[in-house]
Amino acid sequence: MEGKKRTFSGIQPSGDLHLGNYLGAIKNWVDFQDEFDNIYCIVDMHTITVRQNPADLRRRCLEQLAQYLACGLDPEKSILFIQSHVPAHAELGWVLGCYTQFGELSRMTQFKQKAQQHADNITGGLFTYPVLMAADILLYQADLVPVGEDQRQHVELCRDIAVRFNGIYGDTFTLPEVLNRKAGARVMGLTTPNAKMSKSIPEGCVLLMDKPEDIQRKFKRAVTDSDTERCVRFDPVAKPGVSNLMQIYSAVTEKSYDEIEAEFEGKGYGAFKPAVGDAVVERLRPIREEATRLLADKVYLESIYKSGAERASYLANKTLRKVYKKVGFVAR
Ligand code: AQP
Repeated sequence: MEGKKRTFSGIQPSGDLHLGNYLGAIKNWVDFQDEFDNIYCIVDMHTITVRQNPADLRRRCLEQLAQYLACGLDPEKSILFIQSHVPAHAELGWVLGCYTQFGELSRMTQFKQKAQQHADNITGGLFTYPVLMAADILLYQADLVPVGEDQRQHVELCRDIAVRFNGIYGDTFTLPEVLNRKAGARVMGLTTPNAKMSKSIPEGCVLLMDKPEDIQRKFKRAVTDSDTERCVRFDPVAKPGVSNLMQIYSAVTEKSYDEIEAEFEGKGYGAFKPAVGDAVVERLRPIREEATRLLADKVYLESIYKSGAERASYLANKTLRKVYKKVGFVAR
């Protein structure tokens, strides 16, 4: 893997994986797998920034690993592990928190949104979430962070923290950049074309493990636009609903927007919505079947996350030792 750029990314096991996670993140991880040296994580420590049921959290970690593998992540090409199995994440997170300003964290859009959603439980963890995310990325000296657009602000803060630390102590961290593709970078909810697809709005959220009939039902009920034109044309401002469906269709079929417009010329929304549903069903079917098969093999899943944590720890501890030395801690 020498000489390749390194990627790092993760998803919270805070609910079932959805089409936004797949198209905005995991699909790119899989597509770029041969090109880069990859590290992909199940970020369980981020998940407890809002209250979780412990048994559900444990179950979802294993389900998520099975789904990562079913989507095509290959443990020979990508290190796959659970964040809490590598204590260096929490340790570097503490250090970086001491190089992050209160004002910077106060400006984070995700914090503002989540603080509204969980107004009765706005914890310090929710506020410092981006610092832990910066530690996740910087520990591995990642060059590229394949995430959806909603995470760009956090990656930019991570760069700012790294620049600040490097400025004080000399070159310590690689400066990471966001890596994503246009189609899938911001999948909107099927019932809320102006808000991102998210598990908090279940009606408009397609889960990777949804049954075909449920996927079809969600697409048939997708909100389209009330324009008089009624034709399939990409225009996110005038036609956010249809443009979102086109984005999804393009991402799962690899067809361009021009090709899609030509395919549905004169057909209207009534034909388009179920066609997108069909394409998504076919794309997700093998993933759902393989994830179900893998989930029954707990011994295999354990072997993957254990060896992943060992390999990740080796890399993470190298960076952590360097940081501890630079800030003036006595070597252990
Ligand atoms: N709608 C989306 N479009 C494109 N990419 C998305 N991602 C998430 N939603 C979309 C990408 O998925 C990765 C994991 O994100 P996360 O761990 O922050 O969790 P989440 O799935 O983003 O959380 P939700 O669904 O939004 O849940 P709630 O409702 O709890 O806030 C990231 O790469 C993200 O960009």
